[in-house]
Amino acid sequence: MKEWIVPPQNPDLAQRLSRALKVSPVTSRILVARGFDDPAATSEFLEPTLNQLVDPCADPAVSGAVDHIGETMGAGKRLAIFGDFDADGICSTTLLLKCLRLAGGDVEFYIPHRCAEGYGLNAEALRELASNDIDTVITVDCGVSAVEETRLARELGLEVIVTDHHEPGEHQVDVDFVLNPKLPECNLGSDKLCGAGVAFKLAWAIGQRLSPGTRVSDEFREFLLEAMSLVAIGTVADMVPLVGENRVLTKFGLKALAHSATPGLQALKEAADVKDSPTSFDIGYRLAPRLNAVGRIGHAEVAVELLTTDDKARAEELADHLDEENKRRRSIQRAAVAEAEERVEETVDLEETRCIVLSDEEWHRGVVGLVASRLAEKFWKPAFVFAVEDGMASGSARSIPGFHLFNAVDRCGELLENYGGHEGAAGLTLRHERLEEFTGLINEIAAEAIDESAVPTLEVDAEVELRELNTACVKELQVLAPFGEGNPRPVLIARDVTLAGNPQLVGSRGNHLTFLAKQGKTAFRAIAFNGADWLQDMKQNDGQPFSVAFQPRIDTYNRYNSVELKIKDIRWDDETADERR
Ligand SMILES: [Mn+2]
Repeated sequence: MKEWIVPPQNPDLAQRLSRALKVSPVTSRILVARGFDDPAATSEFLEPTLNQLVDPCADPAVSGAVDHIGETMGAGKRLAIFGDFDADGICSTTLLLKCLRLAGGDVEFYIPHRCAEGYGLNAEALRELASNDIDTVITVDCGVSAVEETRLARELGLEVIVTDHHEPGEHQVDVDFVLNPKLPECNLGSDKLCGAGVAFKLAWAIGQRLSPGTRVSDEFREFLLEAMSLVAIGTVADMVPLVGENRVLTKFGLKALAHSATPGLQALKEAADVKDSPTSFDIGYRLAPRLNAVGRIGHAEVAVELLTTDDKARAEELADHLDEENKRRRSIQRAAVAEAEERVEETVDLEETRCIVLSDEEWHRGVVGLVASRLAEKFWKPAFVFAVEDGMASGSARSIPGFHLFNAVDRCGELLENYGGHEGAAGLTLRHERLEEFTGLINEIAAEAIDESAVPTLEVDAEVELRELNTACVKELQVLAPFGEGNPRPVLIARDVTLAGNPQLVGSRGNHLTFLAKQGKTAFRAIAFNGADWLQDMKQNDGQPFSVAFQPRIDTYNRYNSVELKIKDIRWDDETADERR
């Protein structure tokens, strides 16, 4: 059972917004719950336009970088894009590669191997680029903390332009051009952009500079609109909040993705069974995992080849390869998750332990983050999972709300060889023999921060009466899409609900529960995925009214559109409901 976090309601404001924006009372209550109070700002959110994007060209660092790129290309010198092996890094690399090629540049790309090289710039790669006659290296989705590596690059005679979106470390990189919206002096746009979003801003400025008039040429404009599909993938995959510029880029990017003429995107959609109008869900659960898979257990450069090839047959071949690699990644992950869960249940004292720390020599470094994420969710504790090789433990950690992972890991800095991350996730490397000491220390730190009674929480948007929901109202909620990080699919609650008829177990393993939820004269079919355990509770509570937290959706089964409740949680002890009864 989860603790429901219900925001304070403001009926007057909701009514005003509902009238001003001509949206249903349910939609306006959700908007109010999400902090909207001004009709103009709310309507900007509801109707994203390209005009809402910040023009990057006024930023001196951007124009300086564009000047330098123009001069380098004009002199016939070579450029290299240095990217990252995750979906955002792959899309950033692809975007800038295509942009510079369109602009007539002699450009190649480099993505490090996750297991052999690790994240970000490295000395060996830079030496290779320098010996390959590269003049300028442009980083995407990395580089802002690479103080030593950028110094080496300059010693090697390489010019470096850093484009990144990660938090800058304590020490600044000493290069002429740093494009990172997290830096206070940077004005290229929202500080929540992902790596591909930052690359897009640079591409925009390049397009503007290379176009004859004050406006971007038609050819470049077309390129930029198509490139938004890559930004949408990077934005959703990197889990940056889908608000502000990210919302605009994702919304237009999804449209571009639907009609993309890029052979690689077409083939990838086909392989991932993504239909005509892709959603952020399609990116998060179908496209991005396939791009990520090659970076996890193979080499991400094939994904860039997929997204840049003009050859349809080659694109299909590569998309199939990504699909196969994703299946392989899934089975590696499934085995590691099962083993890790078993080890937690058998060896970890869950009463005493605040942070789960596990390590294994057999686990694949490419999936430890995914395993940590499953453990954190299942046991509701921060989880650290390490793959051990040659005496070094390389790990990934995932947190729960209320525990700032990066700050905690930072306090263990003396024990670590390497670390980085943010509030919810971190990566770290240490000598294997120090793991025990680390486990003790991180648990001490967590004990200060995490209440032992910490329970999973469920963020609710608003309470509704079931009779307020009809197909028109539920369809209207789509104006809030694309959903994802920072803009989740709305969760509503209804109280004093009873069962109409008998609940049933469905699904091939009987692990889902369906029932008819009735409130007053309204009844809707409800489905609780993996909710078989609630059947027991229903029997025990023997007809007592309950409260449900759910996401409303349209069931198109049998061509009859009807409202269906996708159940997130059920409780019989809802205090507010008791008061009202
Ligand atoms: Mn990124």
